[in-house]
Amino acid sequence: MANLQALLFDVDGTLADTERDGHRVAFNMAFSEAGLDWDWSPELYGRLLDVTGGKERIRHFLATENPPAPHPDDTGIAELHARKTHFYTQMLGQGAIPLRPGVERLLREAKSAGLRLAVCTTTTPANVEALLTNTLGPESMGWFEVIAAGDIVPNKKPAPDIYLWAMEQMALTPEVCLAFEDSENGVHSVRDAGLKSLVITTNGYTESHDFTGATLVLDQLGEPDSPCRVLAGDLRLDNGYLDVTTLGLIHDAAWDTA
Ligand code: XBP
Ligand code: MG
Repeated sequence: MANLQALLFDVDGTLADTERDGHRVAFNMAFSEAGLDWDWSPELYGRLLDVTGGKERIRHFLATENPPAPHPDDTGIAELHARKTHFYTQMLGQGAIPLRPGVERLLREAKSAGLRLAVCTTTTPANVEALLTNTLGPESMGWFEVIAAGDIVPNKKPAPDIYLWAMEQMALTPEVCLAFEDSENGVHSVRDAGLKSLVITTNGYTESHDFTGATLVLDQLGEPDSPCRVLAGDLRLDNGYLDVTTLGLIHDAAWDTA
């Protein structure tokens, strides 16, 4: 068994609760600006989240929900999506979406402990930059050795491609990596990339997902004054939050037993 060397982070739903009050709202702003009579309610958006990637999600909407015409072609979808990215990054610039509890604490601890960090996400690179710089400051982009995002790989999650790409860039094997995700698509992506240590933090859209294959499922990473709940996994967190020491134990256990 190899020691833990790197933490790989999903973004949407994991670093921050971005979907309902961020991405969804930005999609609707782009639809409205384009004169489309489409409105993605929180409930409809929950269904559409089955498909990762914004352009892919619009295509899935057209194929399954039969919305009012006109129906844009791929070029039109790309243009709509570019405007959605504009509105979304603008919202982040206004501080609309904070990081989830425990995220900043754990990132700083991990950096101090010499763990290598990467982002592995389906979202557009500009969205990652906007989230990190507006919550942790511009220098935080440099905390991550690799930011693997968006169309950099042809197949988005649940495909393993984004994790495989990041590990290749960092010359790492799955045995030394631990991933953080929030969704069932994320579990498939991580496990099919060969990783065995995986921490899930659930959110409103994903709490009923099947997280079989995850090492630990929490409601959040926790803070000293805001303890997390262990939803699945063989672990007691006496201090109420996940720290780097515990990550090492989780990692060892995952590779011992899996
Ligand atoms: C995230 C996504 C993304 C965002 C939108 O999935 O599915 O599509 O909803 O991003 P994951 P873009 O957290 O599993 O990576 O619109 O920029 O594609
Ligand atoms: Mg996610």
